[in-house]
Amino acid sequence: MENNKFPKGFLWGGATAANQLEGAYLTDGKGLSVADTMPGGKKKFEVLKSKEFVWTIDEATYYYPNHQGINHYHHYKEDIALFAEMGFKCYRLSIAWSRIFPKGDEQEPNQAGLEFYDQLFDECLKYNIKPVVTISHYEMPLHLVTKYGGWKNRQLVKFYEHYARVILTRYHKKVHYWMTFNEINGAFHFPALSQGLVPSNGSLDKQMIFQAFHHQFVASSLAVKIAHELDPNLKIGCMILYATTYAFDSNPKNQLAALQENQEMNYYCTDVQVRGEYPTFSKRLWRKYGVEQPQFEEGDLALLRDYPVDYIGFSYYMSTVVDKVSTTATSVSGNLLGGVANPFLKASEWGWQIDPTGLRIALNELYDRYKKPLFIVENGLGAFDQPDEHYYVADDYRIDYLRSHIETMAEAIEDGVDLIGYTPWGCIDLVSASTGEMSKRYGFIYVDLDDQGQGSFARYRKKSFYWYKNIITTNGADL
Ligand code: BGP
Repeated sequence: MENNKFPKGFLWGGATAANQLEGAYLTDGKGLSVADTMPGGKKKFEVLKSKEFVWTIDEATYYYPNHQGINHYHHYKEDIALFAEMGFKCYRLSIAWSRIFPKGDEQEPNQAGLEFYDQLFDECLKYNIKPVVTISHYEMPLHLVTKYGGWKNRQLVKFYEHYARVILTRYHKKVHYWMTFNEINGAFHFPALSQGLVPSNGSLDKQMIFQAFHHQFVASSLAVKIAHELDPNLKIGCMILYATTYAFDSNPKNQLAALQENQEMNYYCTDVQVRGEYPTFSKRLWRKYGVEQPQFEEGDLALLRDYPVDYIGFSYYMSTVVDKVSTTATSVSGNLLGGVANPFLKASEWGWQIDPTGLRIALNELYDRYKKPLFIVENGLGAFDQPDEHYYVADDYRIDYLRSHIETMAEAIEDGVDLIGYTPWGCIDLVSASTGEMSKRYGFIYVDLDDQGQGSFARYRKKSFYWYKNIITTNGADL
């Protein structure tokens, strides 16, 4: 029953990140990463923003989640076999920088780390699953934070360039699709996680965030340059956190505020990485935050111009509503991005407002603006799953969420959008980025592990596993 809405060769798959599932945090020469030393728990983000937060590993037990993940490091064959059983065409994963360069500033890479990813990619290729690799996903060697202060330091550009050169050179025959930084614009909300910036006195100097962005943009262009010099056919993309942004009402002031929020969150980084130049609204944005133009070195702007990305990868979980002037709006609790409640939408148990139509809008907006292929590399519903006595989870709520989003993807393709793939987030249960816990689950595969790190680590197929397998088999026709 082929409806031909999804193009032949559409990349159905799933997505994960090294720091949230591999575990084995000091195995085979891996160094400590920022993710290994982050607090866990529901208040994770509050802790990260507080002035008491210091980057230390003293309380090893407190940080268990990322240390053991779901022990994918030792279960990867079993996990990839399950992905293959669902029929994955691709698998988005990240390389742990701290496995390749334990401290980040070495010349010589860690051979055991390189070999691990060789085996992982070979395992994917055995099943004709194309690896899609994020070079840096909320994970960097801790030493680059403690010694250099994270991405605000220009030296990070050369460390990243060296790391990117090593992995691109080693794996470019096995990996065709790459992305330079996960959710690069996420730093507007969580700079500790993505830029390795440590708050002082409970706040971060905004100048540092914008300087760090600039260094990441330069690093991203260098990675594009390296990739295309190795093989002009390689596809290397950016990756942004996209939230469709609405004004609360037709008050022009709210409309303007929504436009500006959209520019800031969705387009500041993307314009630089895709169009190869800073957008005209940059000056307004810097003024808003009371910061100067970031320092550019000679040659930076030419590099950005000459090496834009090939495609746009993005995560989409929710939309957000901006209100500057109304008195009737209620602020939404839990929504990662803040904003006010949308009376037309329901929210997940974590306050993320569920909006499949917003995905069609996102796809249209991004494609109209950039005319580059789009790749939805994260989407999904975090939920508390309740397995029965056989560890079976009847996750109809997850199926409903995914189905409604796939429907609007098909509509966007009919609108003319060039969408190349879809990798729902956390295709196997893993540690949540925002809570550091296991109980916020996204997977098609249940992993027996709780928030205290207790469990058998056994894997079980959920109801959504069989549903998604059928989606892939019918190329999205049988929803
Ligand atoms: C994105 C991150 C992922 C992932 C996902 C779900 O922002 O790129 O790493 O974790 O969100 O978020 P959470 O785990 O907080 O529910």
